Amino acid sequence: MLGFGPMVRRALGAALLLATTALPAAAQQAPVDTLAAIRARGTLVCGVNTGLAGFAQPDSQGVWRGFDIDYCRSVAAAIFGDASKVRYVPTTAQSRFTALQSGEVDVLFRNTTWTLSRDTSLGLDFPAVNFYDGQGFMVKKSLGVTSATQLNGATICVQPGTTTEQNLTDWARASNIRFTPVVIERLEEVVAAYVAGRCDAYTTDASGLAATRSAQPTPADHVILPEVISKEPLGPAVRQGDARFADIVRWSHFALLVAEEMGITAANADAALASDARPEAQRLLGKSGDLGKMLGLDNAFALHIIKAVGNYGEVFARHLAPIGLQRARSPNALYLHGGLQYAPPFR
Ligand SMILES: N[C@@H](CCC(=O)N[C@@H](CS)C(=O)NCC(=O)O)C(=O)O
Repeated sequence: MLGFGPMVRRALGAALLLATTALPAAAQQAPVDTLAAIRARGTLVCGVNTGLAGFAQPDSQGVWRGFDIDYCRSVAAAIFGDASKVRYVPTTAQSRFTALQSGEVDVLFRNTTWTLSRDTSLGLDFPAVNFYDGQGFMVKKSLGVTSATQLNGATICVQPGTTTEQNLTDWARASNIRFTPVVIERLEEVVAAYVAGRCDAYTTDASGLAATRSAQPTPADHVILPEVISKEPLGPAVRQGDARFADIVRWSHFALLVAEEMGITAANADAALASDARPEAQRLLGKSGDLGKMLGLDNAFALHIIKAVGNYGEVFARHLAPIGLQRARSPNALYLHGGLQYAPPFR
């Protein structure tokens, strides 16, 4: 472990323990038919982060808003025809998987990276990738650092229970960089530590860096370094073994993508239902075919989603453009524009 401090060793040990022990006990309590449990309860319970600008954060009225929140609302719209039937449960990086395994939440929409070990040994499934990301570093501009290669000897703030922590180790080893980790679980505390100068750099997903930077009193005082050291395909997670619910989450995401592909928006969805003669638009909006029923839902499930939150492009523009995330020429562009966001056919 390359001379890592006891804090990092403890955190890595705890993550391993979680991975190997949490599943059996938790699996006993979790509902097997998630859709039936959600319907009986009358609300979707969505695991989100503790408050990250653009992704999931309560506004001044206490109303949760953000990209992840609109995904929770989409699934509620698909199930109930009512996007407001959601209860949000904030989770830390450390607590999120236990919350899902135990049945405390139905689904996680919380910048979670799809990895092989999470997909298998944690008893989870990853229905989709709704945001392609990668890990980066942020430093104060006053430090004068312009590249991650200059971080040798630096103190670096990182959250435990994350891929971030593991990638940092791999990257440092491969790049011959020695650093001192400062490992802090809660987001506001790790950010406060970085702002207070307890570490020279803060590392997390680039989207998280953009969110944190945008929330600072003077964002221009902070620089996101150009290096991206990992792949972080972020997306929803559900419990393994409930294929129908995983399908609902997956096809709710695809509905957002196909709506964008077809130019169907929150504002024109009703008009499209009445007038759009394209066969796939008719199937998407539930005017023809039985695609919703095949998922155990109403045939108008995608119409409900689009009317509530718009299409993928609208959701991205509403929440992520304001925190400075570029979509054009990024992997999150539609495949039509050279990106990776691609949905299978609605047929
Ligand atoms: N994508 C990584 C990192 C996820 C993560 O938890 N990132 C932090 C920094 S952006 C976060 O979301 N914090 C929000 C919180 O703890 O509420 C993973 O899945 O392990």
